[in-house]
Amino acid sequence: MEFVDSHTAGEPTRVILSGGPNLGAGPLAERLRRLAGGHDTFRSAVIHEPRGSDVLVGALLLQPQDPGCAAGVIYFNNAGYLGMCGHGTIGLVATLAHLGRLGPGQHRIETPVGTVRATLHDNAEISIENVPSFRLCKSVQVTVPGIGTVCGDVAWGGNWFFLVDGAPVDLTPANSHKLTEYAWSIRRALQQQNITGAEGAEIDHIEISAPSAGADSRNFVLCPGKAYDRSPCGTGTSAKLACLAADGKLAPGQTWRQEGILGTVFTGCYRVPDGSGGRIVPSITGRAYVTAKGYLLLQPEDPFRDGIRL
Ligand code: PYC
Repeated sequence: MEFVDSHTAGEPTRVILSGGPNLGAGPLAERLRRLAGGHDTFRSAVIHEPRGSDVLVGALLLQPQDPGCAAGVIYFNNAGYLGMCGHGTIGLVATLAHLGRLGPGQHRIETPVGTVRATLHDNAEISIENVPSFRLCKSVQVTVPGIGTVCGDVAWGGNWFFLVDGAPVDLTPANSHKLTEYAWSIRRALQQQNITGAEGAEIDHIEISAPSAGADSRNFVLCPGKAYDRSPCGTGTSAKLACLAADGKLAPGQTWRQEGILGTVFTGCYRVPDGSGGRIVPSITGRAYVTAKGYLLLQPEDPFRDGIRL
C-alpha cells in the first residue's frame, strides 16, 4: 500500500493512496459500511503496531461519488472509523498538495458524514469548512465513580463530543496520563448512564477545556481508542464553536483561537446558513507537514500481517 504520512499541529495522519480494498462505488457512508464489515484487517494493518501506532489516524483516499469533489476519504483509527476528522482533512490536503494533485484554492472533499470544503492558502495554511455542527444538550450531569458529578455539553462537530469546562490538573503533556484516566472515566460513565448523542449514538470523544494565556482556550481531547489528540482537534473545535454560538459567546465570523495540549493552535470561526435550525458551519484553519512516504508491506507469512490486535 502506498502511503504518505503528515502531522497537523502535532497529530499524525497516514493517507493511503493505493493498495487498499476495493469498496466499489456509491456514497461514502455505504463504502464505509463495506470497509468496516468486510475489510477491517486493512484498518488494523495500517494503524496498529508494528506499522502504525495508537495515535495515528488513517485516511483511505477514494474516488468521490460527485465528480465535482477533489477526493473522497474515509478516516479510521485504533478503535474503528471516524465520521470526519479535521486535522486529518488538513493533513490530506497538505499531502495532495505535496504530490502536486491539488493547488491553492478551494476544493470539496467527500466524507461519510457529508462534503466539506477545504481551502489551500498561498501561505500553505489550510482551512476546512466542516459539516454543520450543533449542540444537542447543555449542562448534562454525569456521575463519575471516584470523581463525582461532572457537568458538560453534548455536541456534534463531525464526531460526538462531551465538552467539559475546567480540568482537574493543568492541560500539559506532563499530565497526559492523569487527563487520559479522567476523560476515560467520564466516557465510561456516559456509556453506563446511557448519555448519548442523537439517535443513541455513542459519545466517543471527550474534550476538556481550560483557560489559556496565549489563546481563547486550551483543550485536551481523548479519542475513541484512548489516545489523546496532539492537535487542538478539528471536529472538537467545531463542537466547541457550536456550544459558544449556542451560548451567545461567539458571534458569526468572530475568530476563536483554540490551543491544544502541545500549545499548537487552530483558528476557528463559523457562519450560520439560512434555515440552519441552530446549526453552524464551522471553519478551522491550521497547518500540516509531510513527514514520510513509502509502501506498507504485508507479507503473507508475517504473524502480524494484520497488525498486533490486542
Ligand atoms: O481533528 O477532528 C480531528 C480529530 C478527531 C480525532 C483526532 N483528530
